[in-house]
Amino acid sequence: MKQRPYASLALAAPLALAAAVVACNTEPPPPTATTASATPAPGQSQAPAAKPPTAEEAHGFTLRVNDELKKLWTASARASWVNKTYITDDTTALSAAAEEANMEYLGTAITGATRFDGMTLPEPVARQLKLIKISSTLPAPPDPKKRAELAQIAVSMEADYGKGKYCPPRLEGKCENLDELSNIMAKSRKYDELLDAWTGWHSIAPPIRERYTRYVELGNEGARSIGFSDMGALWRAGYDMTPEAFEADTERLWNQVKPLYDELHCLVRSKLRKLYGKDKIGDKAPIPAHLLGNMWAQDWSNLYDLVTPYPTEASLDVSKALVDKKVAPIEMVKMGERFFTSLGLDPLPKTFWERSMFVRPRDREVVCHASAWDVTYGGDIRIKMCIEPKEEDFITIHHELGHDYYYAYYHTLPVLFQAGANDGFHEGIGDTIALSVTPGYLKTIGLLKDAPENPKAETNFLMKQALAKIAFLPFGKLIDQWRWDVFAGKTAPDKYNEAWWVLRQKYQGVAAPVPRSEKDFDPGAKFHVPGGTPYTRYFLAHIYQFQFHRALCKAAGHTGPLHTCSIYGNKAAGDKLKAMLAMGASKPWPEAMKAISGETQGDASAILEYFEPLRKFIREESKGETCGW
Ligand code: X8Z
Ligand code: ZN
Repeated sequence: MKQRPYASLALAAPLALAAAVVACNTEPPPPTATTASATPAPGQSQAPAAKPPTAEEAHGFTLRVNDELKKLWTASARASWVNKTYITDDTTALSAAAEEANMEYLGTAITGATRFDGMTLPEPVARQLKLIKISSTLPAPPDPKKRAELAQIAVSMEADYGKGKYCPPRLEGKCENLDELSNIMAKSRKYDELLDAWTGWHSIAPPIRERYTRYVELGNEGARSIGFSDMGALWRAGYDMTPEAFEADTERLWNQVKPLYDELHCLVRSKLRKLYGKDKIGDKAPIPAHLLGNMWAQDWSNLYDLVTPYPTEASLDVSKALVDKKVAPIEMVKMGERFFTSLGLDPLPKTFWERSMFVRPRDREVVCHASAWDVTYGGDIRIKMCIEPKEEDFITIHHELGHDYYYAYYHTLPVLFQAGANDGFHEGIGDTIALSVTPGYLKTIGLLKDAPENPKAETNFLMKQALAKIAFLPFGKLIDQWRWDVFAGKTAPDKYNEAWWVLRQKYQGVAAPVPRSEKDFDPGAKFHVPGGTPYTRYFLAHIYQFQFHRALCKAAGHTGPLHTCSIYGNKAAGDKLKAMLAMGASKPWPEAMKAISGETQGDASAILEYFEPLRKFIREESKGETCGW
């Protein structure tokens, strides 16, 4: 199973271990017919080797695995695309069968790759062999029955999430899907109405709980069969460092940004307390999780009107402009594309416009959670979204196009290299572009009337950005904190929900608005849990995107404060971006980081620099408040 599409079923994760593609294709020479037949195909049984394997055989093996994986992954991506854009029992079964075939092949390929263990090989070959071995985020148990069961569970959990609905008694038989409930979360300021939407959506998850428990058991069995202690260790192995070093590194980044989050939390809580009353939000109390404008309290942008620093300044309401101007979903995507082409990147192919799904179909069930695809690993790029005329979706379009442009610039590489430098890079590209969607740019494209450049207007903009970017950070960290503990057995199935809320309180300072029990499965109400998509990638992306932005702004010759930069129309920035995209996963990620930014590690100094001007305002505003929880 394969890592794509981004933010969809992620059952395998190509990692940043690839080699120079040119070197791979030219050195050592391709295997001759004799050499090739001397190396059993990954799917064939292996006779005891009479002689130790050669470097040529290792190279031939990687060529074949790339070739066969491309066919299998294409077949499963086609089945998955049809399933997610038309969920039925049949398409779910077809998709599960294709995933099962991937799992089986990969299991055999991983075993096949061990034949070359300990050999001194050209770097590109060695990297690809390593990549094969750690490429699955959902490794199959060796037992074929269990493999089939796991594939079925994985596909059906995501399908059920996609179909999730809440049918409140007040609607007398009519039901609300996630889009509708999310709009309530965004717009309502009525405590009980929000509570109803929140508990309603969370009621879709308990039926997934039992399957999730089994998914953990079977996935762990698979992980152990390829030498990892559990699935979490496998997920953490994809960053060109040991899993332990990776864990420490994300902790380092979190500690860099936590003080800024705490300051924002303090200010927002004080405003919410004014609105909802002291009886609902006590002095040192965590914030009830349903009051932050988003189902998961992961993005607080919808609270902007509540915390606008200077309400008399020019409006930043892009959603209103999209509605007033009746901008159609496809036109919103074209606006997104125009940003990328302004940098000198290619237009999206004709097939993108023909094959993408831009709106929720009226007559069938789909997985609406936004995702980006290259179905053939050869440039058949698409997005799948349920676009509404609102700012959040406008930004998400840039996010998804970032994935597609990554695909487009590396699709000529062997499939094992067709991945981000690490998965955080993949998630960070479109967001980097979206950081250039400044008020000034929005004025240029006619979505804002006015974009004055003065400290008050800029403070407003920074507040809006902080509600999206800073509020996200603890959420980005905690989801996998929960899963790593679940996978490692530190959190037993009968403690799933309790452990979830311990982490939500610890990191986000939010609490469940009503008592929860182990009958609930609140992690399952977040797409990436039933979808099996690792989540630390988004935490990383939220740090990297500011590093990328700072670097591209420098390339573009920007000199003012970081938050005022837009690289729109700048070819020098585009060239830098293209060069990194084209590397795919062919080099360890620090090299890709170096190519774009000159830096060699994740570093929160860029995000801190970006928001520095806002901190003074937040501290002033929170004077006299008791912060923390
Ligand atoms: O899942 C996504 C993207 C697709 S990769 C829409 N995101 C995370 C989420 O929605 O939870 C982007 C931000 C975080
Ligand atoms: Zn994404």
